[in-house]
Parts: sequence; C-alpha cells; structure tokens
Amino acid sequence: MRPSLSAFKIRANMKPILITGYVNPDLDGTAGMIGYAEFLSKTGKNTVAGVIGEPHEEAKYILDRFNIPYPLLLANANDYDEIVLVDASDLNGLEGKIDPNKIIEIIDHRQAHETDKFPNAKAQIEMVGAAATLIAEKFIKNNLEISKNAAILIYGAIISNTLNFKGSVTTDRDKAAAEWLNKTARLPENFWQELFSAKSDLTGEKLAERIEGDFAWFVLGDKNVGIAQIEIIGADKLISERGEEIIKILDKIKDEMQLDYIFQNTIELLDCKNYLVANDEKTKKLLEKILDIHFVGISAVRPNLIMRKQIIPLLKVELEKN
Ligand SMILES: [Mn+2]
Repeated sequence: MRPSLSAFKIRANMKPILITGYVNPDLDGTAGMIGYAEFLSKTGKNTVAGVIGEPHEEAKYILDRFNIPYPLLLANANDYDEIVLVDASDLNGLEGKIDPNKIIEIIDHRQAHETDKFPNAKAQIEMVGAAATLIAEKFIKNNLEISKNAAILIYGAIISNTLNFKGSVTTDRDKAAAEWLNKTARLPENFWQELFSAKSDLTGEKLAERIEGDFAWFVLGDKNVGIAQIEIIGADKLISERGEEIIKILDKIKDEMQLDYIFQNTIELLDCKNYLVANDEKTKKLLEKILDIHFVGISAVRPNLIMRKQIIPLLKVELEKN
C-alpha cells in the first residue's frame, strides 16, 4: 500500500534534533551539547549530539581520559532540520555551516550575543561561568539522573570555564551545579590540576595550533578585532621564551583576516593574572586604556583574572564611541 502523505510527514519529523555549538567547540560547548542531548532524550525527544569540525584539545582530553564516546563529528549541519545551539549565540562562530533559520533553541552565557539573528529560536542567555552549568541545572530542576559521562564532562567544563572557581565569571550557580555533578562524576579534589596541566603543554607546533584553534574575532563599532586566548600554567615563561613566535602568528592572522586590532589574552592559571600580548601601537593603546595596564615591549601584566568574554564588552563600549 502506498503510504499516505501524513505518514511521510511523520517520517520527516523523525529526523533527530541536532544539538551542537559553534564550529570546533571547546570543552564547555562539547560537554553542553552532550549533556543537553541526553537531557532532551530523557524527556522523550529524538536528539543527537554532533560537533561540527573538531572538539578542542581539552574536550578531547576528557573524552579520551574517561573513555567517553565522542559525539558525531560532522562537516556541516545540512542533514538536520532542527538544531539547538549550546554555548554559541552569534553567526561568526557558525562559520556558515549552520543555517540560522534552522536553530530552534539557543542556550548560552555571553553578554554579547546575536540571538536576534536566529528568527526561529527561543533563547536562554544567562550570565553564569559555563554554558554547561545551565544544562546541569535542567537535570537538577527536573529531578533527572545524569549519566556518569555527562557529569564528568560538565563538571570538567565548569572547572575549566571558571578556572576552578577563581575566575570572576564564577557564580554560586556554577558552584552548586559542580557540587551536584560530582556526586555522580566522583572526580578527586585536585582534578583541576590534572586538567590545567594537560592544557599547559604548548611545545613546538602546539603553540600555533592552540592560538589558531582558540582564536575568535568580532566586529565592534566598525572595527574587526581578533582575540587569541591561551590558558596556561607558566604564562610568563611562555611569553619570555616564545613571545616573538606568538607575535608572528598574530601578525599572520591579522593579515589574513584583515583585522584592525589583534592581541592575545594569556591567562596564568596558577596565580590568576593575565598577560596581554600585542605588537602594534594602536592595539596596545586601546588595551592600556580599557584594561588599565602598561605595555613593556610586547606584553603587559594585569592582576586579577579577566577572560576574553569579559574584555569584549569593554572593547565594544570603547570602539562604539567613535
Ligand atoms: Mn562557554
């Protein structure tokens, strides 16, 4: 018998909802999409977690370390009709690989977001340390059990994003979520040291790979601003030994992407300070003004941790003045 039209319709609707994030997601995005796919499937939805591109080193580290199955690795989102974004809310990060019209939901924690560019999405944007915290809270609120794998990933994402609760992005909600997660994840107290040491190895080619892999750019005012961010134990040593190399990499990216400003926000994980690295006078002046720092050569130290997502709103205010 020929299937009726409505049967086709039902079949079409059987396509899973893709839960993803920005292209080449970091640990927060990767953990968040795996966690949210699990949450939605436990509420009866047909979902699949999929990374477009490749997860960052830190995400791979946790996946490999705990033998957690990888999410689907996709070249683009073309095979899906309904898509949820976790830890992403701007078009840049999607690199043209996801149709914004297909986004039905956005869960993120960025002040500078573009949820208005996604006409069919409901958005949850809340200023917590990790997007993954928002996912953990859904389990807690709905009294749903979380798998050990998802708990480990999300716990790791919170530790990473809040710099073990020392970063000023940290909220009580992140702490409460982490405490709840670790009842299932059962990670040792010093897990943060293991995680941070793992991402501090930037020998050889790994430096360029990390800078390029974690690079992000923004249009602020009418300027294109590129910001590299590196979180490491041993920032001072890295910059004094390999500063010239960092500048070369930044100069190359600046040229290729035709950026007006470019710098690296280097976060020292042990004593919570920043080293800003820039080469051109224009960028140095801008950073000195908004961050109250002073450049000596290519770098400037800033006490108290500041993350890229906190620098962006400051840049935006300054660059939109003109
Ligand atoms: Mn995030």
